[in-house]
Amino acid sequence: MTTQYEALDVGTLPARLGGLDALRRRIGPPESWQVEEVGDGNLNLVFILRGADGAAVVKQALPYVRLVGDSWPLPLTRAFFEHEALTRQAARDPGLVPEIYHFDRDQALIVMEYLTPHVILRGKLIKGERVQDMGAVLGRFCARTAFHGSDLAMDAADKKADHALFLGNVALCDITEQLIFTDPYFDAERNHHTPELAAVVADLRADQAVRDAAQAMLLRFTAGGETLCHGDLHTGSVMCTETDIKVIDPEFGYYGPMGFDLGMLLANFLMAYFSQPAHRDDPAPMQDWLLEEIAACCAAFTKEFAHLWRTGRRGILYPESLDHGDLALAGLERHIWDDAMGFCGVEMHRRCLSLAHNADFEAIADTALRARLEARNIAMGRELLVARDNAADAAALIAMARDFNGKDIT
Ligand code: SR1
Ligand code: MG
Repeated sequence: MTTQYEALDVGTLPARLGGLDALRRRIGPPESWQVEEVGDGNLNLVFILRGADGAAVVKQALPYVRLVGDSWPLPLTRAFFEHEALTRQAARDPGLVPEIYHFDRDQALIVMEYLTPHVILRGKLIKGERVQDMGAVLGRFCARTAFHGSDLAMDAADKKADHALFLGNVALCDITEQLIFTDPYFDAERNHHTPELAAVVADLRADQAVRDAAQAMLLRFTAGGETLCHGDLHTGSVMCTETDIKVIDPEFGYYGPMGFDLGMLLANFLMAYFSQPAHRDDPAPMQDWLLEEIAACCAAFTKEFAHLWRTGRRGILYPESLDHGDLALAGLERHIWDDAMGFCGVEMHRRCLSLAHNADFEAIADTALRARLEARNIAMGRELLVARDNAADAAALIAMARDFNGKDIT
């Protein structure tokens, strides 16, 4: 039986969810619950429930984009896709995503583990706090989810059915298609940028090669249904302590290129890197650490992907019967890396030029300084789009970042 969707609020939540066994068992009777709404993302409601025996999180989709308001409707089905993606990720990289306690499709809500004392990774990086094995854990997550969701590992019929299922996540893909690949490259209404960047932005938008390269990446995004991607793997989709890492929020989940999540993640590490000079007097130690973690992330991806290639190929791709060796693996890894670098470039652009910026740069009050740092980031993003061969591997990517970090572009 369906029940009419209704957004939760702090006052109504205990009465509406108090009957759930999954919650009562874990956190105690609803009379004891303290409820707080803590959602600070762009889309959803997020509540923390604290009871006599524990705590839990309730995430509920709103029928519109929270950042913009009800003028931008957004289907509630994204909660369904998030739940589906979370269950697959939990199987593909156990322990890396929050445990799910309950899902209600009609109410578009997921009740899940309260991660504590975890905080959002982006905030930690802005504060200059390090997280043990950040790069390695997240690089491995990208490799495991890329491999296990693909035709390298899945039964072909299962993969096609799953691909078909996730094709329904149209509206969330539409956000990515517009905000990441298209809006940054023209004067779209919902764009904004730091005023002192005007000349840099005009120059970028006038560059036909950049626009063409971004659309070529959009073609990879729309047509490259290789695996189930997280779809929005930035440092705001990671929660951590100093020693524990969890990946959250896969509501943008869809079948796309194996390099998509890796590229988005690397872009966000790079933006943490470029923004450091605004956040501390001596940025060098944190910047060096971020580049080391980028190297660790890429190394972990490559190592884990190679391990899975050697031990876990049960799908239709590169079957054992054709006796594929390391050359074929190297070719596939090159294909993934090339995509990752292109996606990295567009993500670096959209966070400075399109609707949804990131706190790494947005929290810099001195707009002249912000523009100088964003300009380095935009210039490197451009290089990744139009001269991707200059970042042929992780070492070259890191050298490129150091080079752009020393430039004065505005
Ligand atoms: C309108 S949604 C804007 C952004 O927020 C999400 O976290 C995704 O990154 C999306 O692009
Ligand atoms: Mg999110």
